[in-house]
Amino acid sequence: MIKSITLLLVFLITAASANSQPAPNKQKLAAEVKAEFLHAWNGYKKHAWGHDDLRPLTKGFHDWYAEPLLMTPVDALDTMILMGLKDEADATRKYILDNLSFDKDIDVQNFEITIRLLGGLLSSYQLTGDLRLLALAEDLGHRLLPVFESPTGLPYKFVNLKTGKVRGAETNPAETGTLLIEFGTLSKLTGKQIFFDKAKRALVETYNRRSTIGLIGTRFNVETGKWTNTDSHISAEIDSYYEYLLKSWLLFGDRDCKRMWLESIPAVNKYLADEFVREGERQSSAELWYGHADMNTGKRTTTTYGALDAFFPAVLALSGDLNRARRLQASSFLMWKQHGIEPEEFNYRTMEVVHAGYPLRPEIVESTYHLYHYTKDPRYLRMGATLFRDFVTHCKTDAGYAALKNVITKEKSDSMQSFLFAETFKYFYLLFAPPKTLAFDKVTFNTEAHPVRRTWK
Ligand code: DMJ
Repeated sequence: MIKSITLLLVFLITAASANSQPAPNKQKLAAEVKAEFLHAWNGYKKHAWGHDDLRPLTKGFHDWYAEPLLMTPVDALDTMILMGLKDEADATRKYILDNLSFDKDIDVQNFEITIRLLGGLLSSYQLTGDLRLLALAEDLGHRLLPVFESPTGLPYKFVNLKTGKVRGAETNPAETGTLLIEFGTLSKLTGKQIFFDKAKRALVETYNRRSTIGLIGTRFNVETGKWTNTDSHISAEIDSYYEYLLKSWLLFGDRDCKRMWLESIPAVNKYLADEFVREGERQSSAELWYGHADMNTGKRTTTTYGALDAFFPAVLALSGDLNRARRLQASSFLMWKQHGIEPEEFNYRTMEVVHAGYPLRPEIVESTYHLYHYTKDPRYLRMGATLFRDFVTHCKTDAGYAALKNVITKEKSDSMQSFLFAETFKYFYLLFAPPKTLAFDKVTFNTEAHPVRRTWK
């Protein structure tokens, strides 16, 4: 009896002191994020200007294809605008308009080009009103359209921007189902319905291939429509398919997307969610994770979760499921704290790292921002401050920011992907900046964190 009263008191005092910790200084943190953004941006400008990405260790550049498509400037532009970096944003916009052309004989990956370039051009157009950005987006949209010409309507993976030749019949739900925010917005802004229809069909065709228990797999073939890998999860190759079911409903008020979301999420919560009490922990502290299961049987395949999966608390929060969102966010943070930065893949049962890389991913920050927006709980500001400090400590280099090869040893790798600017810095900044910086309830973030506003009826 005395022992349990003592334990209860210890618990109450610990909980009270955790809650009474002062909230971090948002203004100071927002200024720090902006300074770090500029540090990375200046590194890109100095060593990689005109190319896709900076190589932050060797101080060179990396282009995705034989010719650059200005991935970093296009991805970074709306973040600069939101940060109030007007001169930088104006110069970058001018550079993009003077130099970016899609008339190139290169095979590009439809999904990556859509979320980074089409999404970036559309949001920057909406933030600036510069019609030339919309014209670039429309030109790109037309060049990408051939991907949808498969027997199933599911898009091929690659398309040649000049010839329209497609290839890559084996693809995945993230690539077939993460197009409607961008193509749909392009339709609404240009009045050309075809973009919306093609991307919506791809989303519906993906959904139509769910199993009898309501799950989808990791890979399928756009010509046969058959699954080639039936592992189901919320991680790489599936993740943003779920995000776009929900967000396409919210952005376009699309009833089919609403139905598909509402019919999909129960299966995810039934078969992929994994709730358990860790040995030695209290019954009341059951953890919530999302692992892998076979799409046909629902049988658990692996108990892994990772940096990409950490987007899901944001989606749960947006859908109104704050309870699961909070609990899953606590799990993501637990994963982060094991090594002071998160791995690409983690076995949440054994707490072991499965894939040790960290390519500067934003998802855990995105979820922290969403949870803070909905709850105003200062714990998410403190969480964000910890994430930011760790991120700077482990990833900053003298030329910018570097991915980690290994989160345990903290060995760096020579890569700085453009989503660092589009997403990681943007979500850090929005978490700490005054809410008026961006009207959260009026925008939908595409999966690359480009905010799109519904300006149509
Ligand atoms: C981004 O390109 C997008 O967020 C995508 O949905 C997943 N991968 C990266 C960031 O981790």
